[in-house]
Amino acid sequence: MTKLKILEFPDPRLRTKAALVEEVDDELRKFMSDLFEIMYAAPGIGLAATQVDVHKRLFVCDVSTDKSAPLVFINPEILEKEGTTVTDEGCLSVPGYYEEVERAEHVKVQFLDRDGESVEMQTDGLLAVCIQHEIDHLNGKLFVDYLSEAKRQRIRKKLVKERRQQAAVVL
Ligand code: GNR
Ligand code: NI
Repeated sequence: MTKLKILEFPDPRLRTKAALVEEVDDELRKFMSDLFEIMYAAPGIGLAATQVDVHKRLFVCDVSTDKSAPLVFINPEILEKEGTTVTDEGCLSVPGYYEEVERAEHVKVQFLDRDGESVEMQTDGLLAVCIQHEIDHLNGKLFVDYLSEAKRQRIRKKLVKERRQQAAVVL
């Protein structure tokens, strides 16, 4: 079991720009398995290190419905984007809110895999959307940043209020 917790908007730590991973070692692989554990338990289709307050450029994802397609992306970089697609997005760091976001439909991405090998991958569909959402996290960006200021403030106020009420229950 991991004791890592998911940070929630508007926590300023979610705005940190993550640093490049220098070495893919056993400690990092242990951290990746913690990320999978948290992501599957949530449940979610992706989780960036930034969301658990670890500011390294890596994320995990699995867009299958039966945990059959786990992928890790270390030092990911988008090489090419094509087309546009609109998806109803959610985020484990913005619990309970779903809004339409426009992103590239096809994405060519380069990254290191769990063995530190460089990989290039052509993606589309939900995986391409998820990759763009997670790379945004590594740059301190959230899907609510694509919404209007008014919508973002409304979500922020509701989340802050909810958290205050939760804190009151614990006391
Ligand atoms: O679980 C998640 N679902 C999702 C749906 C549409 C677009 C992006 C996502 S990612 C999200 C998990 C998460 O917050 N990853 O950072
Ligand atoms: Ni997210």
